[in-house]
Amino acid sequence: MAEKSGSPYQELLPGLVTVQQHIIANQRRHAEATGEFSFLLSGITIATKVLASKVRKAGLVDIFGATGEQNVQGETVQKLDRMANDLLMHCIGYRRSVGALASEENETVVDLTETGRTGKYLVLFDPLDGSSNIDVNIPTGTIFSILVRPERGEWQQGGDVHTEILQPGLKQVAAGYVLYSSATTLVYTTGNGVHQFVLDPEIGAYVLVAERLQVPARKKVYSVNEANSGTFPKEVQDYLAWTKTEAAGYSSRYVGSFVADFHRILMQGGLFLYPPTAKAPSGKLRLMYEANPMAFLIEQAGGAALDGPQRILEKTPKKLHERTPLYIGSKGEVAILQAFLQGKGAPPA
Ligand code: AHM
Ligand code: MG
Repeated sequence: MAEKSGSPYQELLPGLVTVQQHIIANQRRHAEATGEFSFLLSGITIATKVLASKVRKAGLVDIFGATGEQNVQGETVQKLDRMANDLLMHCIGYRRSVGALASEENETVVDLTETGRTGKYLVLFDPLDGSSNIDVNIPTGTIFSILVRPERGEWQQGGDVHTEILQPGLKQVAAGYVLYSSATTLVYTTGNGVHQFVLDPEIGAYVLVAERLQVPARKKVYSVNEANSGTFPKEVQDYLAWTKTEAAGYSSRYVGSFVADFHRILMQGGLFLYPPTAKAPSGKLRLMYEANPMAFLIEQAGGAALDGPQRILEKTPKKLHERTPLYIGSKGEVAILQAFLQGKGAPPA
C-alpha cells in the first residue's frame, strides 16, 4: 500500500513536494547523481504538462483524429501522437545531457551526437500510448525509459548510439509514465522506490501524493484482450479457463490503454497479459519503451514482469522496436500464471 508523503521532504517545504524537489532531494542522497539528471527529467515534466492540457482540450480544437499517415509500426498516426512526439523530442532533446532519443513514432534513434553533443543519457519513449482511444475520451499516457551511454568498451565497441541503446532493461537508470485521465498522474523510479505525483492545475506543478508504492501481492483481477484468446498459447488459455472457475473467483478489467491498465494494477494489484497471438506472434507491446519501463516500476514496487520464460528486465534487445509478450503485475498473480506456463497447472485450492 502507498506510504503517504512525509518526513524526508517536509523540512524542505512543509506540506508540498513537487517532482523537481523530490528528484533533487533524492540526488542529494546519491553522491554520484548530478544536476543534469534532474534537468533532463524537467524536460519530461514540461512536455507532459503541455500534453495534458492538449489532451484535455482535444475536442475543442482540431486535434482529434488521424493525420492520414502510418508510423514505422504500420499503425495509424493520430494528430495528438504527432504533437506528443514533437513536444517530447523538443523538450528532452534540448537538454545538453541527452545524447540520443528514441520514440515509438521514429524509425531510428535520433542521434544528437551527430550535432556535436556529448550527453550521456539515452532517452526512449512512447509519446502517447493508447492513442487510438483519444477520440473516445479514454485515458492515454506517456511512457519513458532512461539509459546511460556506456563507457567505450563496456557495452559495444565504437560508440554508435544505435547499438549502444540496445541495453537490457536492468540497465535503466530511471523510468516512468504520465497518465492523462481524470487527474494527470506522474509515476517514476530511479531504482529507489516508486513515487507518485498528481498535476495540480492550480499551481501547474506535479505534487507528491505517495512514496515507495507497493503493489499488493495478490488480487484476483486479470487484464487482457480476450478476443485474441483463440490463438493464445495453450498454457495461457488454460490459465484463463481456470480464472473463470468458481473456485478461482477472478474478475476482469481491460481499458485497452496500457498505461491505464498498468496504473490500476500498480495501485490495486492484478495481472496484465499481452501474450503472443497469431496476428502478433511476438506479442504487441514494445520491449524498450513499453515493457522495460513498466517492468522496472513493477519490480521496484514488489511485483514481477515476464515475457513467458524470462524476466523482462534481463532481455537484451536486438532492435529498437522489438516486441515482446508481456505478463506483468502482482508477484503472486505472475507466479500463478508462470506455473501454468511451466505446465504445473492451477495452484492448490
Ligand atoms: P500503441 O502504443 O500503438 O497505442 O499500442 C499499444 C496499446 C496499449 O496501450 C494497449 O495495452 C494495447 O495496445 C491494446 O492492444 P489491443 O487493442 O490489441 O488490445
Ligand atoms: Mg504504446
